[in-house]
Amino acid sequence: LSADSLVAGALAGDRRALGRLISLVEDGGPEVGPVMRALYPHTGGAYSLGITGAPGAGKSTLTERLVGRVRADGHSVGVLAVDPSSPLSGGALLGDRVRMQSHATDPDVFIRSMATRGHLGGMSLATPEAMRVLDAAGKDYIVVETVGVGQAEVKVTDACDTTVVVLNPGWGDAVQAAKAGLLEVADVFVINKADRKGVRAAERELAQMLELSPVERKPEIIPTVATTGEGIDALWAAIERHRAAQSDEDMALARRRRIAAEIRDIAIERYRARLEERCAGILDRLAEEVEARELDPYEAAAQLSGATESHRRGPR
Ligand SMILES: Nc1nc2c(ncn2[C@@H]2O[C@H](COP(=O)(O)OP(=O)(O)OP(=O)(O)O)[C@@H](O)[C@H]2O)c(=O)[nH]1
Ligand SMILES: [Mg+2]
Repeated sequence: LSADSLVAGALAGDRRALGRLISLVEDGGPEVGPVMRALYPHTGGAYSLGITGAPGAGKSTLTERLVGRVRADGHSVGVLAVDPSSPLSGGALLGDRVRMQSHATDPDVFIRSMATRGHLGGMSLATPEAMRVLDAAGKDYIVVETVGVGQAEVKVTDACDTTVVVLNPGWGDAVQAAKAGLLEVADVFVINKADRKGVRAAERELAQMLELSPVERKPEIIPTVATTGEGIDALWAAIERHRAAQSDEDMALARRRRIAAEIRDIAIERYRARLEERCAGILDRLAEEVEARELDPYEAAAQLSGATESHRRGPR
């Protein structure tokens, strides 16, 4: 199937075409550019939610509940379960699929696990591109679940309109979240597994961490029990409040900031690819010269950049 017919299929709501397009984005091949060009005019209608937190915090269970909440309002939803550490989609996140089984037959729910595969830009590029695919296909909401452990993952959820950071009762989670840079991106905090002891301790620790962090806004903290659905309505209300609290200009500004980051990432990846493809031979020679103390690494880097530039200009 050609990229064109996949795009046409996805726009018409064909699930197979949707799945194939997301695979194409994961692979990050040369078709991604033309596909994005075709999809882009159809995007901009979806509201995106990021769900992040430590492994096992209950993100998938919460996501399933939120999907139920969104569906109860009659909206369509796409879910991306992103595993940045896995080179394989599907397998590693099979648990998520099983967990979200209750929506498996709903045509207005599209659930997909994602991994980086070949995409040079990694998850931080592949995820917004997959979100565009779902957006263009007319999904009202897009939920992105990702484990919040490193910079790349944090970047993924920060690319969403509302980011929910999931903690658990007791001490320790908020410190970990702070270390992972999650406090800065949180629009709403959830203390999930609130059927366990230590909700108050978690809240106190979170308040302390927030006081130490440079964050000025004070996100709401919502206790939930994802397994029973307790607190989900309160969480949804908090998400809606966060959405409503942003003016159109705020939202446009935030989206522009993310788009700027994306454009920069694409440009950096292109540059990196060019550097690696075309300058491999030159790099070996430069390394020899630097090792022989004929050049220093900075001069060598300048020559390498120069070579990339002239490669780009010249037809060769
Ligand atoms: N007691 C209790 N258990 C919960 C709750 N929410 C989720 N769990 C359980 O916690 C375990 C992990 O839940 P998941 O939803 O898979 O957590 P996750 O954050 O998606 O996990 P990863 O994607 O592997 O990082 C499962 O056994 C859930 O049934 C809750 O509110 N209370
Ligand atoms: Mg999960």
